Amino acid sequence: EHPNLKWFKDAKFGIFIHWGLYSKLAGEWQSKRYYGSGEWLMYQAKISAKDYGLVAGEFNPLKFNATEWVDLIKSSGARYMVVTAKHHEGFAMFDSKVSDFSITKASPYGKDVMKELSGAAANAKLPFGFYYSQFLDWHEPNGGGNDWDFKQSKDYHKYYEEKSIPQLKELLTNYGKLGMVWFDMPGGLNKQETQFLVDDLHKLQPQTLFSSRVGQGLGDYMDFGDSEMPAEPIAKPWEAIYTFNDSWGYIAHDQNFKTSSDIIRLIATASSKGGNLMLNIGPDGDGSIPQANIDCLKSVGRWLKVNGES
Ligand code: FUL
Repeated sequence: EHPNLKWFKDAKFGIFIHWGLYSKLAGEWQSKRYYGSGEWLMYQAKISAKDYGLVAGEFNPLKFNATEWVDLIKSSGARYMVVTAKHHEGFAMFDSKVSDFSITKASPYGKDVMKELSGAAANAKLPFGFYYSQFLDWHEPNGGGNDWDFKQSKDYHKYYEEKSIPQLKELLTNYGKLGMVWFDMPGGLNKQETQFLVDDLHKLQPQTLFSSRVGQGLGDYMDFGDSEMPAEPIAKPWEAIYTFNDSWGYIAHDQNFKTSSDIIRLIATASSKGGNLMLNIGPDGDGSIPQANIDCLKSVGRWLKVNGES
């Protein structure tokens, strides 16, 4: 077991944030509304990498305020946060030397929002992690998943070598101490190659935990399926992930938000079985967190303060 798992096991409650170009699209493409996971819109609507790339030119989240987000998370009683540095769409929400498809190079906003968030979390002493889609990348000819633009056979190793691994190294080097890297959807690597990746990256920050979705059974802690709670208590460190509504990324027409008592019950259920709940919020393309989520998180925090152990 990883020596740094104690803080994770004690945490009980964390906040997940899905934020990217899909947040700006908000579940709609060419006047058609899509349902399900907003961050999968590019895939659902089979948007070409070229057209999707143009969305970056309109991404200007002027309402984003890292300190406000971190303050809200603190006030909810959560004890760690994980934010999408790059989702399957391939857009880096950070300053990357490896790719021009990034918030600093391709958007009018131009600022490294991951830098601001990691800094604000460090100031608040809140363990901080990055979600990184290490295999699926619909923007890249050799990334996993996009077979509507890129029909030729793919060289996944080339993708790992040229984008995924270098970007993971940037994230593990330029953003201070990371609590975890939340890998997602493994592919293209065998067990030995995955082990090599894990060892190579752990060298940069040995204390950083890697989620089980790094693949091949090599994570430091266990994640289940999306919105899945294990039936029985589990002794090994684990986390259940749930969304506020029915999507991870912001969808304007999905207002099916959980209530504070739903969330408190989920925290209690996870905790009674020995695990954490990581609850997701999807800020919009302006950088605002839906007001209903803000109110709800504050009320969860008040309840935990009175009745929880924090
Ligand atoms: C899944 C992803 O495909 C979803 O978009 C989301 O990020 C969820 C947490 O994990 O596997």
